[in-house]
This record gives sequence, C-alpha cells and structure tokens, in this order.
Amino acid sequence: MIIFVVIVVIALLLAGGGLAFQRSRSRGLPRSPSQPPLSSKPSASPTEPSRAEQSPAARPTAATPTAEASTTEALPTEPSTVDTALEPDATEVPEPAAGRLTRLRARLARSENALGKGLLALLSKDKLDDDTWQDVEDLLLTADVGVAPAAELVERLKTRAMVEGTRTLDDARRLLREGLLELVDPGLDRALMTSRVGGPAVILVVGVNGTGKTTTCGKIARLLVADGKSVVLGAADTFRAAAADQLETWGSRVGAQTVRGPEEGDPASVAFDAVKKGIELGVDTVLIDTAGRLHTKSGLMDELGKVKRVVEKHGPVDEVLLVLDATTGQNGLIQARVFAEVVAITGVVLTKLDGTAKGGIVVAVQRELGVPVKLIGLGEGPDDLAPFEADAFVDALLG
Ligand SMILES: Nc1nc2c(ncn2[C@@H]2O[C@H](COP(=O)(O)OP(=O)(O)OP(=O)(O)O)[C@@H](O)[C@H]2O)c(=O)[nH]1
Ligand SMILES: [Mg+2]
Repeated sequence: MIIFVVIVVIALLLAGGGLAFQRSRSRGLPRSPSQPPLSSKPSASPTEPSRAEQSPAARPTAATPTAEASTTEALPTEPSTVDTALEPDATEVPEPAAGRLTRLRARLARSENALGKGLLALLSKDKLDDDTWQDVEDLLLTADVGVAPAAELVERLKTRAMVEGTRTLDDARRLLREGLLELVDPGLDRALMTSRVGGPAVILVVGVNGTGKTTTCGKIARLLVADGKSVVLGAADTFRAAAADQLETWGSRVGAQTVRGPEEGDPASVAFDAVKKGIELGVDTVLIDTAGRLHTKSGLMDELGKVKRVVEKHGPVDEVLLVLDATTGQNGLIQARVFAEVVAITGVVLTKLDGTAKGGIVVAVQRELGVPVKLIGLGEGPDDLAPFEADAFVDALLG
C-alpha cells in the first residue's frame, strides 16, 4: 500500500513538473511564422486613420510601453497598423523626393486628362472659329484656371495659331504645352526653406478644416527625412488630443519627435516649445501643424497671427505653407486671400489633386497670391506628396 502511495505521489510530481516546463518554454519560444509580426510596415493602405476613425482605444500614445509587446500576453490578437507605427524599430525609409511627380503622374493624368484631351481635340480641328475658341476658354474655366488667365491663354493661342497654323495634333500639342507652361510659370522659385544657418528652419502649416494639413506635415517630414534632414514636429492643433496623436504617429514612423501640449492649451506656446526643442536638439527643420480654422472667423485668424508672432521670438518663420484642397475650387482662392492677410504665405500645397479635374487652380492660386505652388498631394499614401514641377505637371495634363 505504502509503495503504491509513493508511486502515485512520484507520478503526480513528474506530471506537474512537465507542465511547468512546458509553460516556461512556451513563454521563451520564438514567435512562430504564422503569428502576426511584432512590427510591420502598414500594408495596402498606409494612410493614417482619420481623426474620426481613431477610437481612443485604438489610438497609440507615446507612452505605449514597447517592453509589453515582447511578451506573448501583450501581443495584439488583430494586427494594428497604428500600434506598430509607434515601435521604434518600425522606422520607415521614405521615398526620395526626386522623381515623385513622375511616379504620381498617372494619378494626375487620370483626373486631368479630360482637360488636356479636350483642348487638344479642339485645337487640332480643321477650322478654328470663334465657337471653337469659346469652347477652349470654357474648358479652361471648368478646370478652374480662372477667368483672366483663361482669356489670356486663349488670346495667345489664337495669335500663334494664326501665325503658325495648327494643322496637326502635334502642332496643337506644342502650342498648348507652351501656353500652359507659361501660365504655370516654370520660372518661380519653388524650393522649400528646410534648413538655416544658426538654427532650425521653421515651417508653419496653415489652412481651413480638413484640407490635409496634418497629413501634409507628416508627408513633408518624410520628404525631409528622405533627404537626410532631421525634423521636430509641433502639434499646435490643440483643439483635440487626436490631432496631436495623428501627427505623432506620422512622426514616429520616420523617427521624428513631436512636441505637444495639453488639449485645448495655447497653440502658440506649443509652437514656441517645438521650436525651442528643435534648437536644443539641433535639428534642421521644425514643422508646425496648426488647427483647421475657418477664414471667416476673425478670432481664429487672430490666433493664427499670434502663433506666428510667438514663434518669431526665436527667429524668423522661414515658410508659411497654405494647404488648399484642390477639390474646393474657387472657394480656395477666397481662403487664400484671407490667410495671406494674416500670415505672409510663402508657398501653397495643393492637396487632393488626385481626385479632381480642377488642376487649373494651380494657375489661379499662384496669380491670386503671387506665391508658388510648392507641393502637390496626389493621394492618401505616405509618400503621395510631390514637389511641384511645372513641366511634369503640364505634360500630365496633356496626357
Ligand atoms: N485623396 C487625397 N486625400 C488626401 C490628400 N491629402 C490629405 N488627404 C486626406 O484628407 C483627409 C484630411 O486630412 P488631414 O490631414 O486630417 O486634414 P487637416 O487639414 O489636418 O484637418 P483638420 O486638422 O481637421 O483641419 C484625410 O483623410 C487625408 O488622408 C491628398 O493629397 N489626396
Ligand atoms: Mg489636422
């Protein structure tokens, strides 16, 4: 009997030990290939979730402890592009700036071809009568080129067509290309001030609600990093915490620090602190995202003026980029006028040109403000922002 009891106790001890061994092994085991990877590049759609889409639970914070992610218990059951974006080892290598417009040209052509093709069809007609010229002008107006530039272009084309003749499609294309290029003005200096001797260059990003400011800040940060520059982001949109989270997510993906303040805090002081941090860290560029504001609300416009003035206590603001949504057409011009009165705009970023056939707004806004379009947004992907190149733009219009 005693022997039997001893055998049972030994058997139980052996079984318990085996289980314990199993458990400890499973903690230390490497992750099997079938498990979701700890860090991965965002897949098919690398776009950040929009603010409305980000639930507080899904939203990452800078304090997300990375140590947790190394334990089996902390592994997310669903892969989350947002979570992985904040892991330090998830830093991405953005595409270089060079050649971006060529890569994205198809996006532009898809929506703009109607203009180019329509114009070419009209200009290569056998007989260019008044009705045809009126149709050319109407097409230009539909593409938001603006009344004065459209009339100017038609006059120029008329004269040249009379003198040189446009018998073939190639003739028409050549005339149109030259005419459009002149309107878009290839001579404008579109370089971004992204570094400065003696401190970081400061770029302030402004515009009405939802035009793509935060996304553009993120995309510019990527462009700069691709160019070998170091960046600090300033989340001066303090209206909602989600705005700072959105910017921080963009920054963390390329290893750029984000300076943020308390929700509903003073945006000017966040902007000031961001530049201060940029100076301390010795970075090349400080990019400041601001809250969307209606140009018709004078209080909000005054606040923007204050943000700029406070930042200028550190030194000059090198660029004030106005972000305009190309799909809003002529309304964008009214916004541009008011913003330019409050903060001297140095460049325009035209976003969402992938979703509109109104690319003529490039011409109209440059005329309106007397400042160049420096960048264009051609999609929601992280590298879908291209430095504006007049030649490539006109070529894309003509298909
Ligand atoms: N198709 C397309 N979508 C874009 C582009 N740029 C931005 N967006 C989208 O526009 C939406 C608004 O972008 P945000 O960057 O949040 O706009 P915002 O100006 O910061 O918005 P507020 O801070 O609320 O004023 C997002 O869904 C972006 O993905 C673009 O070039 N093309
Ligand atoms: Mg924003």
